[in-house]
Amino acid sequence: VREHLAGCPPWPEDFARRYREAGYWRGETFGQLLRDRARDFGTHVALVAGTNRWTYAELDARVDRMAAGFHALGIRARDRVVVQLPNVAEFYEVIFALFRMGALPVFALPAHRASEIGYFCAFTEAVGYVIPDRFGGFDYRTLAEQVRAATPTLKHVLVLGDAGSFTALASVPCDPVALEGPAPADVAFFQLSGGSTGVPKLIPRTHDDYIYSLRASVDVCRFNRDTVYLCALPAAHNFPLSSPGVLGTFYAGGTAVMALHPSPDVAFPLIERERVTVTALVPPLTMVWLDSAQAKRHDLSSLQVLQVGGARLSDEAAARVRPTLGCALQQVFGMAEGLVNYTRLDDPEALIVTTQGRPMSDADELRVVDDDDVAVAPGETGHLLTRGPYTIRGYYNAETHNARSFTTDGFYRTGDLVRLTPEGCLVVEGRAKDQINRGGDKVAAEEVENHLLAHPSVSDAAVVAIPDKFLGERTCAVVIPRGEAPAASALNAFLRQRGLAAFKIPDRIEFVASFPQTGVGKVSKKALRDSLRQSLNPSS
Ligand code: J2J
Repeated sequence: VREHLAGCPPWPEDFARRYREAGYWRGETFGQLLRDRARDFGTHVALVAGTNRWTYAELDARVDRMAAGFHALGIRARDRVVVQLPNVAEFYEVIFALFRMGALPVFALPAHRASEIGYFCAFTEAVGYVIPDRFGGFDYRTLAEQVRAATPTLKHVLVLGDAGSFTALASVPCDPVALEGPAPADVAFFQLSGGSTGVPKLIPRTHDDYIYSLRASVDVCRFNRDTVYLCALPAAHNFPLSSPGVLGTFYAGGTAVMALHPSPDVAFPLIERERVTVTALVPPLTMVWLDSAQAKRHDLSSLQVLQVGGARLSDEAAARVRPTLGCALQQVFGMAEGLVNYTRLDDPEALIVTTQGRPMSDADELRVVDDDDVAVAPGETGHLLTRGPYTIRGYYNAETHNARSFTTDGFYRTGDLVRLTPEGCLVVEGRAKDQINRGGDKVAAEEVENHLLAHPSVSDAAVVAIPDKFLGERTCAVVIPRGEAPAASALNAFLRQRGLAAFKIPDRIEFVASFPQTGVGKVSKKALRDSLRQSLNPSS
């Protein structure tokens, strides 16, 4: 029996046994999964990205060569490698190579900067960091310089494109060698939590649990060999990775098409050319697509399903999808920690446009409870707790936080406020966690507050959501200045200079003399949000 990876809370043995015996966990690994697909339909195109068109056999062979190259560099099983790539074919070549050798990708987003990347590298003691040379007008090599100087464990910076003083990713692959793969119960990678605390939390997902979530997703979403999935959201995000996403497409033997940018001018020509059948978006992008599709400049007739999730889609926007795009809508309410809910393709339209679906697995356990963890009456709104065969039992190396985020019997506290409809569908009514959901991008209030507090002219700071027509929510930093209030632009420049991802930079900064308090003397964010709503929009 292999030692469990330290710092990753496992499922209790009785649960693990039950999940295996019931056939949820089938003892598969990602490395073997790709091998099996290459054997069964090697000549079928797995991946289309830019000028690359890789068949399953080609992807499999590339992965073997990349894994051998990583091994030759000295990367070993369980070593952590931070992967920060845009929507390119190499993203999958790299992560499957790491999967195959049992090394652990840490999924970063292209938007992350020195503050986040430095933290991921240090916290996971990463030995490798994989980046593009430039993307979206940003030079990732300068970021890598900074991170390498601050992270003693970091031995390899691998660059897609012009490597500068680092190692070119293209120089890594070499002749395949026999590698001992991981066990199905092993952690396969770290996904990122949207988070509500000062530093982002890392989510350990195992081969067993994640592959089960792919199989169940593929089943619910009816992916098969004819599926052509467009990956328009950032590839590393859990939604386009696994719900069913690109990995689900591979599971089903379909074709994944990568869009470097989710805008209609990039995505629509790809849909037309590749005859894309399904894709996934967050609500603000859905609105943009709906508006662009009305111009009918591209043939989108191949599109059968548009999945929307990551943030609450308004019922009004939901109702526009079928008439405007001529395809079905599927709402997806998921989380990188596990639980994913889908509306079903054959659900009545009324359910599809007004609910966020139901769990993908009959083994998902849900509780909707009040502040004291007591079940609310059926149909009432409460906190959503969940447990199941693909929902983690704890974050990586986060004992204190885990005690708060999980019940003693292992339910994850999602921080979401939901109600259950009589049909058993979930409606997301709000959020109890201290997080802003900026159109699907999650901003942990405390993380931004901590950065603001580092400024000499900031005495105290509270970051809250303000309503926004387009994004659903935007961030507002409410600041008590120390002495004279600094310019808002100076504070934002300060945050950028500290290396905070752009989507976490406050959309608005308000200066106040004091914060409203709760009964126990804490800042009342609810009162803050209410008073901001009043002052920003006095008519409401
Ligand atoms: C309201 N809130 C939603 C929805 C997520 C599939 C889809 C999404 C994610 C994801 C994911 C929502 N309506 N339809 O991982 O596999 C909010 C909730 C949730 C949090 C999780 C997937 N869909 N949310 O968004 O880890 O607050 O995952 O707890 O980024 O997003 O965020 P994240």
